[in-house]
Amino acid sequence: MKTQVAIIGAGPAGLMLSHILHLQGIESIVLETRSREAIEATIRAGVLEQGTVDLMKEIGVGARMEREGFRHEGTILRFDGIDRRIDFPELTGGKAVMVYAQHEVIKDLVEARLASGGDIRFEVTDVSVHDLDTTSPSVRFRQQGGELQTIEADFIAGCDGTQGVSRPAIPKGVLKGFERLYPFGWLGILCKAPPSSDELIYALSDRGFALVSTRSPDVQRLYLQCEPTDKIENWSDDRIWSEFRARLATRDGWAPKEGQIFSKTVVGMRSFVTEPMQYGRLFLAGDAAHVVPPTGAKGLNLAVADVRVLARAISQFYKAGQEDLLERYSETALRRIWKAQRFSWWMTSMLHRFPGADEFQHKVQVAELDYVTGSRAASTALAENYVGLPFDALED
Ligand code: RFL
Ligand code: PHB
Repeated sequence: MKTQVAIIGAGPAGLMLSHILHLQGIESIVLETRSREAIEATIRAGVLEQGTVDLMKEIGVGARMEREGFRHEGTILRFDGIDRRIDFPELTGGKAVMVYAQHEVIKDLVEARLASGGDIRFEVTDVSVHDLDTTSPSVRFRQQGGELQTIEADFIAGCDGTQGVSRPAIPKGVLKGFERLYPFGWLGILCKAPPSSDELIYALSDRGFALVSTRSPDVQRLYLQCEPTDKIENWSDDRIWSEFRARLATRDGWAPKEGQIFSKTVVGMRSFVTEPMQYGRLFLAGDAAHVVPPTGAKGLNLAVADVRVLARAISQFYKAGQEDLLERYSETALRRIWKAQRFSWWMTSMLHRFPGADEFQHKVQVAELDYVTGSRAASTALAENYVGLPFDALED
């Protein structure tokens, strides 16, 4: 079979790319190893930047997000037992973020693609990419264990996340990887309880980091810094709540609203970038090309920003027969990616307890939080990164 763009992976990057291309009159086929039910149920990110929110509305997939998502106009930084608020609209000229779960974004995108006749193949196996350095690359795969099938395309978009096949298919020596591992992870829980706070709380305590987020009026999402390879079995519900109470305590006696915990996961933390994000007619986007620690809430948003740049470049190729935006894709995307890497690394370093850190380091972290929340210039730097940096002329 033939298509214009073969897309590997139905995560936010792959689905969003397929939808934007469709709106430009460009055909694609999306291949996904997991089932529709599985991708629609995987709990991951929760915070959408202003640019992601605007794009979702612009491409017609924002209606449920506008109804069910929560616009957050600020966030709380908690340290030394006190709260300081960063006001996003005030510091960024009216911007904010939306708390709306990634799997809800996925549901909206899958529905939009299928409603307009989009071709998404779920539960495929044996996916491989070929002839990347020619003008007719191809992808092979099996569906329901059947015959090996081939898609011939003009382009392949590798949107298959950290464990995909796209990046490893690029010949050795072409890519350079940049990586930083952090000596801790996050234990994430979902619980049945009302929100403990109207806004997210990022907390530094001498016992480590804690984050209070939300999902709905009766489901809450909270995270605790833990050992990078910690086991869920080490974390009884009692231990989790006692740790949240200790790390989130304020001088005026704040405590989280507790409820039945129905999901616990441990995620490792790393920063990773691969350069360039292209080899021949294969273009990498999203987690297939880069990973950020979750502290800055940037992963999903970067995936969306990549495909926005890529869709524009592919569209220029078909409409004007020009390849300059395609040639600049990697360079253009990487400028935003490195800024998001910097922000995520900075937030992570400022808010976590590092193994072996002494009281001096803790005092310096508290002083940094005091400065960041006390200085308008420094608060603005945090706010404009958190809501998402503006798209520059090349990206827009
Ligand atoms: P995804 O979402 O991993 O999608 C890749 C898809 O490709 C499929 N796949 C294949 N398909 C076909 N053939 C193959 N060989 C394949 N191999 C894999 C996979 O099944 C999958 O469906 O990548 P994408 O689209 O690049 O999106 C990236 C985001 O998912 C990720 O960056 C975020 O979830 C990161 N993240 C956060 N990002 C934010 O912007 N805000 C947040 O608040 C936020 N919080 C988080 C997060 C990630 C977390 N975890 C679990 C890593 C919180 C957590 C806990
Ligand atoms: C989430 O709600 O899952 C979430 C919120 C903020 C982050 C990371 C994750 O920085």
